[in-house]
Amino acid sequence: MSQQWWHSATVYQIYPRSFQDSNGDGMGDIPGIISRLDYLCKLGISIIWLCPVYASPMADNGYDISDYCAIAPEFGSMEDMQALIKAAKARGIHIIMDLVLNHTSDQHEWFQQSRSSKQNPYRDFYIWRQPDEQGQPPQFNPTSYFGGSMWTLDEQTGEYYFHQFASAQPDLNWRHPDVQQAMHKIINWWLQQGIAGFRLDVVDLIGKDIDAGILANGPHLHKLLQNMNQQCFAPQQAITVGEVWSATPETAKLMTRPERGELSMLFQFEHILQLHHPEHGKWRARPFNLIAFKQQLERWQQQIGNGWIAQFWGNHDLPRAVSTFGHEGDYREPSAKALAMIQFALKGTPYIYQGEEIGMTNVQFEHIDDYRDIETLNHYHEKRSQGWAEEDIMTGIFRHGRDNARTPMQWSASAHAGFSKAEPWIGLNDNFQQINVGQALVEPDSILYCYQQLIALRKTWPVLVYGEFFMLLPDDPQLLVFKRHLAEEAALVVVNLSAEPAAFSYNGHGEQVVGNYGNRQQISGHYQPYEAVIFDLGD
Ligand code: TEU
Ligand code: CA
Repeated sequence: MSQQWWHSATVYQIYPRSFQDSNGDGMGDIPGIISRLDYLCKLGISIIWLCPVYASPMADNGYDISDYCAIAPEFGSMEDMQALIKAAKARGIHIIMDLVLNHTSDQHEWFQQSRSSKQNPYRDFYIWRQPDEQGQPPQFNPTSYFGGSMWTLDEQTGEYYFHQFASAQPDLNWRHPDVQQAMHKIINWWLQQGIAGFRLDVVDLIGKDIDAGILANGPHLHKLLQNMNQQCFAPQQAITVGEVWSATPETAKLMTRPERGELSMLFQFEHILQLHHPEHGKWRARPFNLIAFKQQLERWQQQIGNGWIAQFWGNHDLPRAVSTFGHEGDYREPSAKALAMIQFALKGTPYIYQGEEIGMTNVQFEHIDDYRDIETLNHYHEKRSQGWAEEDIMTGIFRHGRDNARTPMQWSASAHAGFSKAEPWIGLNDNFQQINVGQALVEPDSILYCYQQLIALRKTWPVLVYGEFFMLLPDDPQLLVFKRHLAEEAALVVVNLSAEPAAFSYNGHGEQVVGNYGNRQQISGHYQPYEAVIFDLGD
């Protein structure tokens, strides 16, 4: 397999609204990110994935873009953005921007034009349909990701427009060549600003064929991605990572095998979807099941071939990793390290979501009014109107609401956790006095330094990057054990992902390279709760 520098690199995801405020308005911003670049440099990451900072009415915190080539004033100016790109580059850090291709804001000039009249040249930039005799939307009428219908009637022209997310996020019509061209121009403009590439939001939705009732992984997807790659990404060696909720090892190979000329890598969500209830999705989530997790892991690791995927536990849409897959209580630290060791010992580029490197946890705000996320608030009001009990709804929000990931970054035990001099836009997690970067930096054995060690190890030990994957003990309910082989090199990863001791016997010797319970002499023996070790089995 042809080797790429970003195969052994680590990406750090920043949610700008919650990372670092620099001007005391309680909201994170770009100068705040610049002020924390030395910290990220010390951690050792090579790429920053920056969630949207474009001009936006912020109906969905920036995933509703009203101008792709302007920066939202609350995050700063274009000069600030160019300063960030320059300051990061000076520290060997590349920036990838978050690009929302599937939809724009309804405040975007294109949509304002499009909704103004049926004859407007931008009309077909979006997807319009006439009401039927009863004034209803088309037959094909799925529920939006944020609740309600995917069709909204627009009084101005008396037609319905399509939106898979909020009505403030109308879907673009990617069948229209002018839409493709306009987006290619925007992509190339940003690449000329010196960024290294893009995270592509819900990219598997742009190839849809609504009249055939196909949304994800639609008939036009691959052609659109190949075109975009030829026109934009390939000529400038841009890195691209697609958010692909519909991905399977088969479709992932089609989108990421180098010879396909589509994407560099993608996020697949099978380990997240395993937690979702068949009918109620994440709002009545199922407990983490290690055996099911191992089954999907083995399949992806063995079937991705020369395709490439991202390795992640969390992001700005998902609950905190240690709360979902680890242990929030007595074993928060060892479990956070165990999750990191698994992530960094797998085939795929690791993505750290801000705060994971200090083991930040989920939050439980007292009242629904303390929540800010459009998906969460829509869900709450929809279920209340359907008679769900308050407690039942809040339990779902506590476990899988997106605001769990969006509480301010916990830099110190001082006021507002060092995030801002003012009251933050969303509440802090009360545990910031115990869990913060300042604390982690003074503790030689902290989760932070474990991440630092793993980031460096992946750059120097190719078996973790390119080694063949072998699962051991697939049916063990406590232990996750796998091997990586590359030429003469071999690594063994042993993790007890339970709160009870577990016994493991192995016929062979190995040197501990990374561990979270002190230095183990023997591979065989008892593993403490959430104990994890990466062994070098030598040649
Ligand atoms: O997310 C896509 C998406 O499907 C998730 O929002 C999903 O519905 C859910 O929240 C996960 O449990 C992307 C962005 O990451 C998200 O922040 C945006 O809200 C969404 O697209 C629309 O742009
Ligand atoms: Ca600010």
